[in-house]
Amino acid sequence: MSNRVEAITMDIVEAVRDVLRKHEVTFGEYRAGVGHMIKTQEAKELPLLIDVFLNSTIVEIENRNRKGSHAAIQGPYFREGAPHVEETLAIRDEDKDQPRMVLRGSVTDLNGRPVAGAVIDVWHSTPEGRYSGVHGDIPLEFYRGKITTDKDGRYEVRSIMPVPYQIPNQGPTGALLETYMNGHSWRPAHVHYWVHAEGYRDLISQAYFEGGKYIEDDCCNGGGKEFVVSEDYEDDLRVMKVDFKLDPAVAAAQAAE
Ligand code: MBD
Ligand code: FE
Repeated sequence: MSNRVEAITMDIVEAVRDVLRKHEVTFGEYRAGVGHMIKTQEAKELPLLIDVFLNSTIVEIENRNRKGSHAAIQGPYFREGAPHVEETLAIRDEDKDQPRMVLRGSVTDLNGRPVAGAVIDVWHSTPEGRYSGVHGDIPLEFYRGKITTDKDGRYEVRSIMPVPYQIPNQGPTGALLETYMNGHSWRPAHVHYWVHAEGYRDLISQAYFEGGKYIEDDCCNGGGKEFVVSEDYEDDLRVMKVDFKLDPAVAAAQAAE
């Protein structure tokens, strides 16, 4: 393991050195770059900065040898310890009039057989594009929860709909994207999922709302978007139907050989 850390670290350093040489980076530019990293750290945005640029590459690698549903970027705002929920995620009083959605679907194995008792962590932003337990002092229980599949591998939970999310553009990561790189700092409205089931590989994914802004132009380079869910309503509930197919865990696959 330590050889792997050494090999990867040395290769990263060599790759960065090549870039510095290619652009003949000056001492002043180098100091400015270090200063920006310090600002990023002080704003507690290091996880955000790194995920914006690199999480999608890790996902690409993961998906090369993964069967069933593909993984998507996790992003920096997953938090441990969300409550188990049944019918609905906790909704803040001030958001009671927001448009509602229901997340529902199934978890199956590669052959379509139901996986009962799978636990799915779901999380999404507030209508202002903030995450509980991260931004401001929104308590962790809002817009996060663990739901469990029933004996038929089905899950269902309600919440309000998230909106397109802008990386705080007063912060160093937003400034890097918008001011210095001439880009934008928006992600499409999305819901995060982390599916855990015994005997299967964890699956971290996201779902998007068909017709939503920034799906094709995601600042996080979200890559393949497997779950862009068509616009479908049940009364005034937007139905987000997402079916996950799980890849067997490596140990389980070996035992079956
Ligand atoms: C998010 O909400 C997110 O999901 C990612 C990947 C990056 C920044 C904010
Ligand atoms: Fe997110």
